[in-house]
Amino acid sequence: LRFQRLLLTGAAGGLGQELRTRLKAYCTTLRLSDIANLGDEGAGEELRPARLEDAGAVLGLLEGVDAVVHLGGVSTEQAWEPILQANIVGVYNLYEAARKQGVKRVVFASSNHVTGFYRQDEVVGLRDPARPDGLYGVSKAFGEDLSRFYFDRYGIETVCLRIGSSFPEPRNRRMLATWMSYDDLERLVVASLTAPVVGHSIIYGMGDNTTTWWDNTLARHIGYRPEDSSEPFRAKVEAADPHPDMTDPAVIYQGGPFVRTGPFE
Ligand code: 15L
Repeated sequence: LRFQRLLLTGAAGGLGQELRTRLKAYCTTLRLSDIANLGDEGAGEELRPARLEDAGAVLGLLEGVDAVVHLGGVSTEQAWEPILQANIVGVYNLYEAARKQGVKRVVFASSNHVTGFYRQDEVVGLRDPARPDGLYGVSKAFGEDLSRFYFDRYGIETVCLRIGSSFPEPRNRRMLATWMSYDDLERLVVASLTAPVVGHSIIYGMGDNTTTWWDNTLARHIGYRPEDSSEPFRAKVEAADPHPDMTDPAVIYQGGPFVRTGPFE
């Protein structure tokens, strides 16, 4: 066991449920938070429902915590107001709470949608400018910048995971490039929590895929080595969509359908 107490926000979400079972091996106590139902409290768990926009609640959430895995917030393109509350106000509340409670490391679930308006014929590196593909992507870019400020000013370390598509299997052609297995997700999160020095780092969360749009060379210090590839699923995925529309923005840009979602008013 490397940690006394880890906090996992967004623990009721798709990746939160996966990490809930997997992170128990790395800590004595796993504190779990979400606004959605977290079910029953298991051995070694502490259930703490909280709204990220509630600064007081978030301050309490980070009390006595060694490190945070922050998956909480809106995870798709939506209207501005929920994004503002959960992803902008919420991530500010999280870092203020980390500062006040003396928490020294955060693993922040950013997203590939921070760079979703790069084209699928470009390979993006970790120092290339952000090109968010929607308000959701903009909110994740804000989280990346905010966490960089909290490192420069207060020494709170963060690894920003620009997660691609983490599902049991790649579901479409786009995910042949963006897919990351749950085992690789666990490897990535654990490496981000345990690498001795991370400062402020950004890394794409992708598998050992043959087709790639992202270059993680500048994040080698994190020690993440993916083991699972989308390639065994290629034939099945391509057969299900034999003639993609090359003029569709969702086919042209890395963000896929996110680039043409909304506006909502
Ligand atoms: C995301 O940021 C979403 O949270 C997730 O649901 C997927 O859609 C993923 O991106 C993706 O790009 O596939």
